[in-house]
Amino acid sequence: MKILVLGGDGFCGWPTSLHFAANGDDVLIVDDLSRRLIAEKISAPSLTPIRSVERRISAAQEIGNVSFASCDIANDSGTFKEILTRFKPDVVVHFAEQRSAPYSMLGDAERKYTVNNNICGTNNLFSALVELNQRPHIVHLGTMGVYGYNDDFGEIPEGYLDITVRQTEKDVTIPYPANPGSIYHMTKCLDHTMMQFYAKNWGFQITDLHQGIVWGTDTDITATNEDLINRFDYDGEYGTVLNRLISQAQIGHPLTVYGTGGQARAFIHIQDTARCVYIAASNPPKTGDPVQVFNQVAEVHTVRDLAQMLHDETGVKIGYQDNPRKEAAENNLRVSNEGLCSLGFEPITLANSLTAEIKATVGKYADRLDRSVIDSKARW
Ligand code: USQ
Repeated sequence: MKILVLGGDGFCGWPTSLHFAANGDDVLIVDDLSRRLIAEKISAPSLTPIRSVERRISAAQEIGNVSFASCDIANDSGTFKEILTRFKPDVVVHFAEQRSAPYSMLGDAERKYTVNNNICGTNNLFSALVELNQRPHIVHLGTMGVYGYNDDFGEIPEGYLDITVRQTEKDVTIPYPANPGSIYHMTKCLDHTMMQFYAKNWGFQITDLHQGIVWGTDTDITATNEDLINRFDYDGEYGTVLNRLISQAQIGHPLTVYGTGGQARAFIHIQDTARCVYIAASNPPKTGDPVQVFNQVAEVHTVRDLAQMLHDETGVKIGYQDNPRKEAAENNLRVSNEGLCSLGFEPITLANSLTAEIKATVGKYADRLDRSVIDSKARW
């Protein structure tokens, strides 16, 4: 199949692109390299020395058929339409969004950038496909954060809730109520609404993957060649919690637990991100169906439990901090991941040995780690 990966140079996009290529698909990565530029702007480069996109692509060509086109899909519809016309994808995997909640809450410029980039990018994708009369299967990277993180409605189902309307006593299925906790998460809720409309009006086949917090660095493919190495973020804006805590434990930095650490969240390993996107791409909904939603998660933990586990293993103390975010101090979370599991997903869980990969990465590049970017600057 011909797979267009929007945002294929990023933390999730890069290993996913390689996974498709290794399985024999033709992969075209489209990226504006904005993640690299933001890293420069906030002086928080990847801990791992990721290679230039040119060097990455030339190494990737030893794995399979991978090429690259530079394009900002949110602002350059002309170039993007030319790419679509030339490539005619069977599947578009859409990662091309600003993905940090704290970054999206830094200030006016970051709020506007996140909304403009994410919402216009998604709309431009669909609008261009309508104009060109192309109907590839769209696989969009959403987030668990669209649901909020609570068990008010029981176990979180995959996108839709079966309810009885009190006024009419009718049983209906409704999209799960959106409950974002940041501007970034809000854009994913808006994307979902947009996609429901494009599916209903123009018959697009769309899968929205509500992914949990990704941890890990490498996949079986990125680990084979230093030129394929994946990025690793540990800074206060782009580092995700488990990667941050593991890297902090490695260098003896007090573990930055916000508030009580009672926040329960869903987690997934980066290797599973690539595998799940591949499974989703191979299993489109039927034309005319509403957006298909899969919860792309492996397991649920509280931040406190993760920190305690690392403290027990390394002796590094837990440094509780006032929570810079507006979120529930403690929450219960139960999540269904039935859809992907029924299609063959066998989740990697956080067995102790699996954190070894991150420890090795941090150990190897510890001299590149800048302690001054560990604390988050965003407050909300
Ligand atoms: N947290 C800490 N200490 C830290 C960093 C975070 O206690 O040093 C806490 C946060 O307060 C939060 C939880 O850990 O309660 C998760 O924070 P995070 O930064 O790992 O995750 P989040 O901001 O929610 O965003 C990340 C990705 C985003 C993705 C989302 C999935 O950046 O792209 O959509 O995880 S989810 O969280 O399931 O919505």
